[in-house]
Amino acid sequence: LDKPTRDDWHKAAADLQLRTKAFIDGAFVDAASGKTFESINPSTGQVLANVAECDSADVDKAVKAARTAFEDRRWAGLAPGKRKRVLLKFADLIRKNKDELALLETLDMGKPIRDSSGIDVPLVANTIAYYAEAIDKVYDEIGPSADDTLSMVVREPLGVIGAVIPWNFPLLMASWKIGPALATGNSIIVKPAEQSPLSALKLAELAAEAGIPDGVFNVVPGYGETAGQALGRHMDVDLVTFTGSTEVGKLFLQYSGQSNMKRIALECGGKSPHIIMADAADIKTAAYTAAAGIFFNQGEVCNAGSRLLVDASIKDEVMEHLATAAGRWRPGDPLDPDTRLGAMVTEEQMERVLGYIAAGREDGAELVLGGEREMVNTGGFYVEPTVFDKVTPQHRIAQEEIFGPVLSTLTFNGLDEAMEIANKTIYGLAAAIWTSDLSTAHRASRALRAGTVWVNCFDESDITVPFGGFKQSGIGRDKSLHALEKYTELKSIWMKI
Ligand code: TXE
Repeated sequence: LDKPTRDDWHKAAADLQLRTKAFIDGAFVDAASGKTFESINPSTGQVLANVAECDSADVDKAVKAARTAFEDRRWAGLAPGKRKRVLLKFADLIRKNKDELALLETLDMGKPIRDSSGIDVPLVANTIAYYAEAIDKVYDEIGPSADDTLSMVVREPLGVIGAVIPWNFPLLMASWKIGPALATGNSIIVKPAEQSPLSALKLAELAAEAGIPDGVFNVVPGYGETAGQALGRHMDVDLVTFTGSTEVGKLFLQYSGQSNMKRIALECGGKSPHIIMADAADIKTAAYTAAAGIFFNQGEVCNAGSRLLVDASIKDEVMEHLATAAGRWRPGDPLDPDTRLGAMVTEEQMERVLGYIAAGREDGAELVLGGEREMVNTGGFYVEPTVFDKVTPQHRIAQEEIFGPVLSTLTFNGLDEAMEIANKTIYGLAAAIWTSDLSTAHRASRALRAGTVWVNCFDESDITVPFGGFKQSGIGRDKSLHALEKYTELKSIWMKI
């Protein structure tokens, strides 16, 4: 359908055939234990599916299959042009199955269908295609050595990659790992979040259809403490690439130290400052963008602009625009194409967010908008767009990642104070500043301790540009050609001539 309506999406949802088994060594299989876990639709609270609950036995089986596939070079050994064609076909199949993948994403984690079909799935296809194209365009190096020697600096695949994925962008975060891992010739085992396993299983079906050989691409749904930990502690996994909480990211560093010193790449939490200077050229646009920066994806975004820093002299004007902008983000049925704010991923996450709203009030911040659960009669987990004013840097809602549609507004006087407040958290994922002064823009871009700085915009992104965090927001970068580095080992080969 060209422009599906809410009814069309609901009808398509009722007709969906769900993949619920694990995908190991080219086949859909039950968990070794026979156990399953429930995947819940957060917009209704109803069970969507019972999914294979993998644990260390299944992870072990997947690692063995992945290792065998790596060692016999059924994937890494293919000519680069051939591997490229397979991955381009994979990207094409993702595009062809856009509606189904988008539907799975929305049903499983509650995001609006306009986003899953208009943003997530197209970006996933684009990510896979970008890394496919890189396969036969990236060269190794020859070192500047003397006449009687030849030094070659080559990149080799690491081997077996574990990818542990969060629930906020289940497919997109998976694609940021799958694309570069497969492009460089590795085998991969994807462990989707237990809250949102369905789309990764559909992806496995498409990977096989595209011609990715058995054992090269595996999906093991299950809990973090069992399946996730088993990947982290496995003696034959070469890298775990993770997106999720800072707390669990630190656990992976421990797992590595306690097992085989596997490489760990981390994309963790954030508390991104969104700064509006008094000289911002267009305060209304800045305020509307700040609303989008926190309410998009229900605020379940690692780089969400969750701290709004406003110069005291323009505070009232900003808050007025913000209130109007927030009105465009009313919660609604995620399958309605007009809905911009969907359901929180789980009841637990909703309670966590409501807990932070309570903490904001207790600490003395002023609730100026929202603050309540909504649409209770649907059985779903909805939270109103919420704005706090009079937040201080010490408040919990100014320091901790809420991961919900909750904006904390802080006030400053001048650039120096803005920079000081902006940098005063354990995180450093992203930051934004609105100013019409070129020197202010440059000074702030240098002073902000964050992996991404946006000037007079927010959430600008492209697969060609790296993404990742300073400080406790992570280690390493996803996206761009830089991401290829973490999926490869550098080898120096010397030859005497
Ligand atoms: O994340 P977890 P949760 C933040 C956000 C959110 C909070 C909690 O603040 O409110 O984390 O969310 C796997 N060993 N982010 O609990 O637990 C888990 O199964 C091995 C930010 O859902 O970090 C899932 O696959 N693995 C974030 C993945 O880790 C474990 C995105 C992420 O889950 C494990 C998500 C363990 N002991 C949450 N425990 C971002 N940066 O975008 C869990 N996992």
